[in-house]
Amino acid sequence: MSRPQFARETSTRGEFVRQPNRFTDRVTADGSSGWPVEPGRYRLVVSLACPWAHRSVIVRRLLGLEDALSLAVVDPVRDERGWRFTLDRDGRDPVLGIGFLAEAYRATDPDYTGRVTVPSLIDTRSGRVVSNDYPRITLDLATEWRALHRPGAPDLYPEHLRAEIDAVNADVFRDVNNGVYRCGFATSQEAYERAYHALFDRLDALSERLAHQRYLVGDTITEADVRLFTTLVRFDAVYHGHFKCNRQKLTEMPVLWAYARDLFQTPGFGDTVDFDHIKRHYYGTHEQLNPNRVVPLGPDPSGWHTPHGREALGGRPFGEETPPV
Ligand SMILES: N[C@@H](CCC(=O)N[C@@H](CS)C(=O)NCC(=O)O)C(=O)O
Repeated sequence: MSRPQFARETSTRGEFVRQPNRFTDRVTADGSSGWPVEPGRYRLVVSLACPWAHRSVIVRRLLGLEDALSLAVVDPVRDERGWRFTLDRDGRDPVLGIGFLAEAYRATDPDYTGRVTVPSLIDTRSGRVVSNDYPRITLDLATEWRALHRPGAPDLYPEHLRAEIDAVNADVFRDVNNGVYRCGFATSQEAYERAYHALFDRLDALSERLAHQRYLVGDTITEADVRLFTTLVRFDAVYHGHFKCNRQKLTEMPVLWAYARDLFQTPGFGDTVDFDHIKRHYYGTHEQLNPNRVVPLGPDPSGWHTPHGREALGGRPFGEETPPV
């Protein structure tokens, strides 16, 4: 099985460069985009392994959108045909009726030759891909889908904090979310070292910020915490070894480790983490990094449930709102 897509995305300086998202339509409250918010109409296709998709799984649950927006979970290991619905009966998604996510991409754009990625938001009526624009998907769930939120859902993207959330997200994306991939997929020593230093410098800055405040922005959870969490929760299980992000483990960075545990123990976060899918995906997919595909047994995940002590910093995860049940 050969998967050249990451090689294709490596520039001449050995830097990993991420492909832009192809499908960028939006589901909107007023339907002006042509895709109105509607309960039961759209299907969110995710891999539980994927940090970008994991964001949308967390947000969907925090906002209580489970009934309004159904979820399809792909096999964590892709074959040469890409993401597969092999976890479902007869290897087909029961709602979309397809065996491979690529079929929805081809139905939307027969000439599509790019990567078929999760998360993807699919219109169940036409079978077309509405969006694989993962940063927009979660922001739209928080803002455009408001009419379908559960009572007591938190505001993950409050207007008065948006500029600050956007600024934090930009740094976290560049140096952390995508930074771990830039370490892992660098094909030159220089590119790897640049990515490594940017990653750990940023983690140091985030540690300083989070030493004094419970959450990244404001005193409740926001989109910014969701985005940092999905990388931190994978750090020791995959990025530290598989992607060579090994100055420290998460468990050796006390502030970030406590912050990540605090989130993990908040309803909507830890209950959406699947370490089995995460490890099988990374170690079983990137042939150039792990040709024999042996999946490590560790690390022991029991530490995630230990007390974090961050209540002392003030702040409450849901503020005046309530946790999902
Ligand atoms: N759509 C985004 C992010 C989503 C993404 O990269 N998802 C990965 C899984 S973590 C994926 O679906 N990869 C499929 C592939 O590379 O063929 C991108 O292309 O950068």
